[in-house]
Amino acid sequence: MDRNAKIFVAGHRGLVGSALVRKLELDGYKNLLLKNRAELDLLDFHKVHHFFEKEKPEYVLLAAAKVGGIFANNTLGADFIYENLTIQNNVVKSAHDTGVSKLLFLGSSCIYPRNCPQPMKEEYFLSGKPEPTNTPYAAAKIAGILMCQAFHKQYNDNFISVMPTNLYGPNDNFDLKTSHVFPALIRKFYEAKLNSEPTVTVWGTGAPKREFMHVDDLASACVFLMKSYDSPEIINIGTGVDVSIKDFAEMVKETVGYNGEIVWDTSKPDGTPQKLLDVSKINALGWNASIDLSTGIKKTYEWYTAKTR
Ligand code: GFB
Repeated sequence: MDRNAKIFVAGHRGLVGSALVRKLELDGYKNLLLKNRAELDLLDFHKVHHFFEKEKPEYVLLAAAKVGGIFANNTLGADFIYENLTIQNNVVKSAHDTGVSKLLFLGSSCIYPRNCPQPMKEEYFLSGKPEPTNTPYAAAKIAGILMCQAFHKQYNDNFISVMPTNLYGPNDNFDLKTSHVFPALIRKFYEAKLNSEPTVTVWGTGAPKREFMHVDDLASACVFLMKSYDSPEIINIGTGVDVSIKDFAEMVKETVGYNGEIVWDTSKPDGTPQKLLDVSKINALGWNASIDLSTGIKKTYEWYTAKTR
């Protein structure tokens, strides 16, 4: 990618999009196209198409999506499938119609079957049913991948799809109802410490395992793949290391310096028992994650407390 190339980062205010902008700016990319929701409604095909026709971006990073944790996914399935299908349909079709050189579509590790062998290799895609708590979201992401592959096959469009693991970092959603577990626990332990609460409630049994990756690692992988990967086959992006929710909760508790007890609310769903990506494909291309979990927890805790102070 030429440093002066026009790059549209869709969803630049979110966790992923803002990390992509930080990384691209750090690497000297000067011509970024950024539109907030008021300036460009990605749910409106005519507006999106007109924007592409007028601006003619050369590269597109499609990070705009409706995302959320297990509770949001389990209760707002209609919004998750409708908004994600619509945004990706609008952006991918407009990118095709206006001759975008390369597009990167952000998928998710939840596209893999609930009972997938671990670690999950790219070849296990479409080998079984996804986890019920997030099937509508997974279905939209699966459709996005298939759409990029179909445009590649029929029109030779260079549309690639990457599958990140569970992400965290600056600009995450810290709302306790709709967030993922990472920001939720940072906030819960921090507020419990401030208010000297005797207990913190954590959802589920603590047994599920998750692979957490700092979003700055994801951004570095995406820019790396924009320069070096031109295949329609999906590619995983992760750390290759997972942790149980129980051990993760203990790590956050220790980082925050909270002295009370953890209470497990087993009325809440556990979701997928394990979600660990096989990252040998991207590692073999020469990219590895660099931020370990304890460093990432510290960094995110510092970011959150600075923001809320
Ligand atoms: O991060 P999370 O919401 O999503 O939950 P998933 C991960 C695990 O943490 C589950 C437990 O077993 C939760 O029950 N957990 C414990 C909590 N305490 C909490 C809490 O306070 N808040 C939350 N949110 N969880 C999502 C999918 O699944 O992962 C999406 O729904 C997407 O589609 C995303 O794929 C990456 O990892 O279970």
